Amino acid sequence: MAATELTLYELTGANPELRFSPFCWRIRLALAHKRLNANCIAWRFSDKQKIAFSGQGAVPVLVDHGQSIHDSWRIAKHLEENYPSQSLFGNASASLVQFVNAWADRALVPAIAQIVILDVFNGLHEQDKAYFRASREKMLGASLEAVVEDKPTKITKLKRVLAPLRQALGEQAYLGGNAANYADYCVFGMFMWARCVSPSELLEKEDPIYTWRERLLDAFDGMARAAFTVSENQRLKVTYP
Ligand SMILES: N[C@@H](CCC(=O)N[C@@H](CS)C(=O)NCC(=O)O)C(=O)O
Repeated sequence: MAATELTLYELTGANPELRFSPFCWRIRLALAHKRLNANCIAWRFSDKQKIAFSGQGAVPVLVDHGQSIHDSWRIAKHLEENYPSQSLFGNASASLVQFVNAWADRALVPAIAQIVILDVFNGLHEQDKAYFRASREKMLGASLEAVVEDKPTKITKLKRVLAPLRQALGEQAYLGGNAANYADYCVFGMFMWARCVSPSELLEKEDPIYTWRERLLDAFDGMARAAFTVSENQRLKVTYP
């Protein structure tokens, strides 16, 4: 990995090893793709002042030689422009990858939240819990407990939302074709979010998305597979019809 002056602020839970933000995962993978090293700083929802320099209150925030960049899509573009080797977009246009980025945000975040949002809450540090519950319950219009009721039905709904991804991955190894690109990382980040905090298995073994997810778990010397999860043992036991 190249020596760089990069710092990444990443969301963490009660255990500082728990790095579960889907948006931060995209950037972790983008950095690994470009063989860049970053100094990763654990950040909690209640640490707003720690990233106040970025002019907003969400992570990921990347600081590159003193320049701060926030929002995962803007960070990806910054990395692509400033570290052009090992292109993040491969043969795809940036706008097509941006579409996948937006699809993951708009379609997958709500569908997966319906399954894992209470697990996210349970993984948080006590000092973050009241803020998280209040802000997410306002956003979702229901209590976290009510949102995750009837998980098997929610998993079936997610399966339907994933249909276009399943079709694409039924025909090629990655959204990027023969090799992963940032479109893959945008979507895979969502599965890392669930994997890190939740015992719920979102995919069936026969699903081409499962096989794709396995490949990405193994990428970069198994970086994602080695990530800390709160419920490794539980996850293996929980299955849904
Ligand atoms: N569109 C942003 C979303 C970033 C985002 O929502 N990050 C969450 C963590 S997963 C956050 O920091 N939220 C702050 C809050 O809710 O106060 C991106 O792609 O980076």
